[in-house]
Amino acid sequence: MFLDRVKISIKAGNGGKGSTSFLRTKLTMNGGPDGGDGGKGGDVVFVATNDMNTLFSFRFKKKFVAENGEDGHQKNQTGRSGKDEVIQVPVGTVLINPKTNKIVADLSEDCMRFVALRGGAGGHGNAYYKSSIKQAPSFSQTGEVTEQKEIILELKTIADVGLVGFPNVGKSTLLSVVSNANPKIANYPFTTIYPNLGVCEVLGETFVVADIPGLIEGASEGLGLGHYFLKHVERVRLIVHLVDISECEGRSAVEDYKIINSELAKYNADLSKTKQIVVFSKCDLLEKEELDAKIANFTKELGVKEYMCISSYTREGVEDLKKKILENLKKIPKKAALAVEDFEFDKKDSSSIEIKRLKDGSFEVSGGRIDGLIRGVVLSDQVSFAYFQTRLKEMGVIDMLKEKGLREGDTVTIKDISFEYVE
Ligand SMILES: Nc1nc2c(ncn2[C@@H]2O[C@H](COP(=O)(O)OP(=O)(O)OP(=O)(O)O)[C@@H](O)[C@H]2O)c(=O)[nH]1
Ligand SMILES: [Mg+2]
Repeated sequence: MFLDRVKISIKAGNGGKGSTSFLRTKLTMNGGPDGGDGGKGGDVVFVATNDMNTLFSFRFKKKFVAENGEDGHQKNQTGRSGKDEVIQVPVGTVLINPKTNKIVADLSEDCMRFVALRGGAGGHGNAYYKSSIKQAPSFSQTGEVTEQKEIILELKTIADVGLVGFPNVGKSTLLSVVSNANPKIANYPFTTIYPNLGVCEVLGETFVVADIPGLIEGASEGLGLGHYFLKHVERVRLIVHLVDISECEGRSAVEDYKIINSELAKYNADLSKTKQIVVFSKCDLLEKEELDAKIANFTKELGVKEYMCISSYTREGVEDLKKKILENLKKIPKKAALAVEDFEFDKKDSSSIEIKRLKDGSFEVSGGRIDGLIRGVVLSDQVSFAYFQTRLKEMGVIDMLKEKGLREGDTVTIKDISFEYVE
């Protein structure tokens, strides 16, 4: 089975907890705080590889979670960072944000990496909170907790050349004679059910050819398998348009050619600008005069000036075609990587503070800046709570609350902590 679009869920590792501990040795009964910081959580990283050519491996495994950071230790030892979750995808995979349907990364080359999610920061150990006033803080910070996200992987084959044409015109046969690929070939339409890739060698150089199956009239609107595979033509630099000039199936070569071109244009107007080489296939089935007559009719009807004749059976014209393709490719620059939008997933809001007055007259404080602070609060711990209140004052939150009408005795809720305000 060929799988070229899949939605998966990803989650970076949480940060480890900071440690609360005090130095104890034979000589120092009550040493200073020595709780180390928690380790950072692992990132979620995508890496492109030429070793895969479908997204098949994502059919069953759809959830990817990076390791959490380890908690901090005594003696100022920082916890170990969580291992990154490295997800291998075939070259040509595009990552899409399901919320916006926009591309966030285009992994168009082997070994290209994209860090989709960053691991949560580790919490500070109590040693971090030591100051001249607070000699023995008995609290530490918890690690940052990360959220699970969804992302779409879509494979858009990266080939230099796309082989297009009606079903059964001999695309796969041609691919099998010009490249190392070994596709299924049979005398009925839709033999090929997913794009095959092959590497072609000529004059000491190589290029990649993709056999794009399933194009018929209406493909751009979803008929056949065409719509599904047209995306693989989007990125080729050169189209080899195969036309069965023998007309052995009773269709007209002129009509076939028109239909395929109109489907390409309907799918994406830019595809009409991609350079095409017109190649007549199955030339061995016609006598010379008949072949010449059919070609003359074709070129006259369509105004096509450049074309090639081949037979994958007798190999006539095949070497010349390979050379012609190479010659053309040399003149056509590689397509630029796709435009990407800024990835919002790992953008952390560390600055916002929002205050709401609820119906019952109490106040609710939220926002990214507050989330960072709240991680350090152990409710049952007096010292920790006092520290929390001081920080609220320092950050200007109390003043902001007062502006909104906060008075002594009012209730303030921050996440799951509620307390009564006292001057
Ligand atoms: N006589 C002759 N027959 C050919 C030639 N090339 C292909 N064929 C035959 O045409 C039929 C279709 O060939 P395929 O290569 O499977 O065609 P395709 O375009 O890949 O077809 P689909 O995958 O079904 O879209 C097969 O029976 C081939 O043996 C050729 O050059 N000469
Ligand atoms: Mg085929």
